[in-house]
Amino acid sequence: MDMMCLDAKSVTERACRSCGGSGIETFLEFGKTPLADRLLTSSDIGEPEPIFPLRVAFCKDCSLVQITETVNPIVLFADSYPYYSSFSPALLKHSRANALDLINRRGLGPESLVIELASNDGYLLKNYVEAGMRVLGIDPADGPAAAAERAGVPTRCAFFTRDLAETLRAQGMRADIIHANNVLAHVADTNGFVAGIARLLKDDGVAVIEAPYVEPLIEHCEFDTIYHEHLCYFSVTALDKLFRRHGLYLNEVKHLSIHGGSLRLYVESRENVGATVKEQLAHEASRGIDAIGYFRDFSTKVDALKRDLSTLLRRLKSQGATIAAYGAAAKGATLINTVGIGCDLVDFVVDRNVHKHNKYMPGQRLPIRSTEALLEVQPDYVLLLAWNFVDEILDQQAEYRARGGKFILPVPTPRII
Ligand code: JHZ
Ligand code: ZN
Repeated sequence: MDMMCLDAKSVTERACRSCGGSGIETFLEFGKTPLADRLLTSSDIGEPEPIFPLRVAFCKDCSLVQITETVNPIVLFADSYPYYSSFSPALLKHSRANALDLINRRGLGPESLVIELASNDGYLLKNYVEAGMRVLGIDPADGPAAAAERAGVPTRCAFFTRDLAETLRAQGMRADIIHANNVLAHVADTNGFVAGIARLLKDDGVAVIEAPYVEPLIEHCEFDTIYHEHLCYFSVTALDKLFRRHGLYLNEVKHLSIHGGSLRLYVESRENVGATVKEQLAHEASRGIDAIGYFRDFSTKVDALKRDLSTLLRRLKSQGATIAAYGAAAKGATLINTVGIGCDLVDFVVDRNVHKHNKYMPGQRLPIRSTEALLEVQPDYVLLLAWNFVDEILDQQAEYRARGGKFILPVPTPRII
């Protein structure tokens, strides 16, 4: 990675984020888009917004899919970061099951130390606190970190780096478990982050890492999960190489349905590669996910989806329908800004996260309201921007639907339900 000056808002990478190779080839281009989680306040309206190139590339040397622009992480995460994990009951359930499984499988007790990188509001570590274990959360976003402290989860408000790992190790900390959920793809210094994990893990410890998987992204056309926070889009092939570079081994992998299809990776300092990893590597080789050919027609599929969604919304609107949207998600920002869904089509967006209310979506500046607005206004259609939580949200909105309201799912192909 190029050295990033702290004042610079972004840099364009010329080499692979993982292996440093120069053979990176762009296969998808969105032009310049605003930052997906940078919600606007009413005083920002009328002001221009920072926009950055968003283009996706494949590394021919290590197979890593990545975006080429690195936005300064302080701009992205440190200030007013609006994402709070605990607003999704499904995510809380998923996280609790993960903690209980590890406590059980690894025989953790009161002496065990569990560290989470990007611990957000303590949504996961609180389960270990409840079970009487020692925990440390590390997260650079001050709002969520303060919420974690209030929930009884000791949290250090900082970016996790190789240096921080050294400091903690020098203070005698070595972790039995290191969690890192939905953060590996967000880190500009990919190698430094993994090296830090290697330093902080006990010899017999395990890093349990979750990251969205590139295969469903491509297969289900989940192009909206591409935004500046997500620097990498991982395959097991690319991950295996990344960990090995730091003396770590990807020994087990599980598929998860969360966030449109994710991987849970079990990474240790001892090599003990199980069948799940071997099968996944073979699968990726047979599907060609380790080569650029697999990604070449993605851009055409994305264009078709964008066109179909735009046509559908415009047709409904021309028939006199009213349309709102559900979920002021980061992915929603990519969707509305790349498809061009503005106030002419969608009246407002609703979200359960109170920190997002009375703000505006980046770029298209759709106002964000509480979910009650759906029953107050009863729009004819609701575009589901948080489609990854479709079951949960349809259940909650039974009343809106019983009154005749309909949802529009944008991916994998736009459809009304
Ligand atoms: P959600 C987030 O992306 C943040 P986003 C981050 N960029 C990341 O890496 C990915 O996750 C993996 C709301 N909601 O979680 C909450 C309801 O209102 O899919 C959120 O604002 N009611 C770090 O932002 C949004 O929808 C509900 O019932 O794309 C969902 O955003 C539920 C379940 C959610 O991810
Ligand atoms: Zn590479």
